[in-house]
Amino acid sequence: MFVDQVKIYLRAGKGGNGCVSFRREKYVPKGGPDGGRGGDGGSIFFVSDSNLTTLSYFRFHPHIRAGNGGHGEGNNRTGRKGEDIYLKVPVGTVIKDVKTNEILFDFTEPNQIYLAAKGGKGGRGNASFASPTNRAPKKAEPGKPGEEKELILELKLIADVGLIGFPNVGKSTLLSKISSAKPLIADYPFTTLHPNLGVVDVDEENSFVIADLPGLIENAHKGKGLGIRFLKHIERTKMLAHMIDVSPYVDRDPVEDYYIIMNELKSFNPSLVSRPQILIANKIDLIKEKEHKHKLNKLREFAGKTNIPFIEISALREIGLKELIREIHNMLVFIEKEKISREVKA
Ligand SMILES: Nc1nc2c(ncn2[C@@H]2O[C@H](COP(=O)(O)OP(=O)(O)OP(=O)(O)O)[C@@H](O)[C@H]2O)c(=O)[nH]1
Ligand SMILES: [Mg+2]
Repeated sequence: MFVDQVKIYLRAGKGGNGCVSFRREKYVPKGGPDGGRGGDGGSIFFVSDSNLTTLSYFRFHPHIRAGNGGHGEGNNRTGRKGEDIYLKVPVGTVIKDVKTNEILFDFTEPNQIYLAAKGGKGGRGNASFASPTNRAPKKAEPGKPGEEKELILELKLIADVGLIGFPNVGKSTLLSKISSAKPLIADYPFTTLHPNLGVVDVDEENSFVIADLPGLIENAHKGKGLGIRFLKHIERTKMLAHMIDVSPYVDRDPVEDYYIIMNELKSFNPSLVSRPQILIANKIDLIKEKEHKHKLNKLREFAGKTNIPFIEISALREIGLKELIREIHNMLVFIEKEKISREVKA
């Protein structure tokens, strides 16, 4: 199950109480204080793990508690420490405070650790209160409560390329042909219900990650179709791959398709519109007659005029896929270089 937003409750462990105790030994009439301190309560940490792609664990485990510290004991024995808890989250998870909506941590790489709820300190035992003027203190501290947190975990997948377009244009088919991902593919709209990630090998050294998104339709931003909620998963991509069906079996206009999708992106996040983009004309294997070429030609001409990189493929018959991968790779390299030179200038 793909889960990209959950609310969770954390309670770190309470510190153990300090102990009041006096030494009792044979032949020692008045032993000094020997009450140990309570153990600290366990804390709750998050750790990013590159093998995870969903927050579904938390859907079933929204309440998480760490262990309490043990109480101190006589003979200066400190209570045992409460058990810490390490919760694994996928890379791309953002941790927010429920009340303020403030971002507390953003996991952008694997193996990052964030302390979300700190365990309470154990209380001091009476041994530590002894002083020259009070050699037999009867006082000890109680353990402190652990922190309690109410948090939102939000997952924004981290991919280099976001694959977008109308339903049924062949996005998942492309993903299945160029990566080892196995998305559901079928000849009806809205087959894909959540984003799928795939790693695409360019050559022995280079690869990129592509996210195949559920199809968009006009007025998706008003809740039509599957809506635009999942567009958050392409907010962090470096570029978009915009797929358009140019086969004769779809009676939509390819350039209108382009603008409809761009409008939906814009209503979700205006900055998505200016993200570098490659236009992919798919299903060219279905173009058999000359008059069927009309859509393809129109789209190619449009791309030329607007200066959008353009490529024609058949995802199903695997035509033009090598060129597409190369082109995307080149664009990513270019984007990365631009970014570096901007950073150097700044
Ligand atoms: N002839 C032909 N059919 C294709 C091509 N690419 C995809 N298809 C078919 O188009 C249909 C839809 O393919 P999908 O890959 O599921 O489309 P999608 O864009 O992921 O669709 P949604 O997940 O609903 O948005 C399937 O029946 C595919 O076999 C192609 O290049 N040529
Ligand atoms: Mg799909």
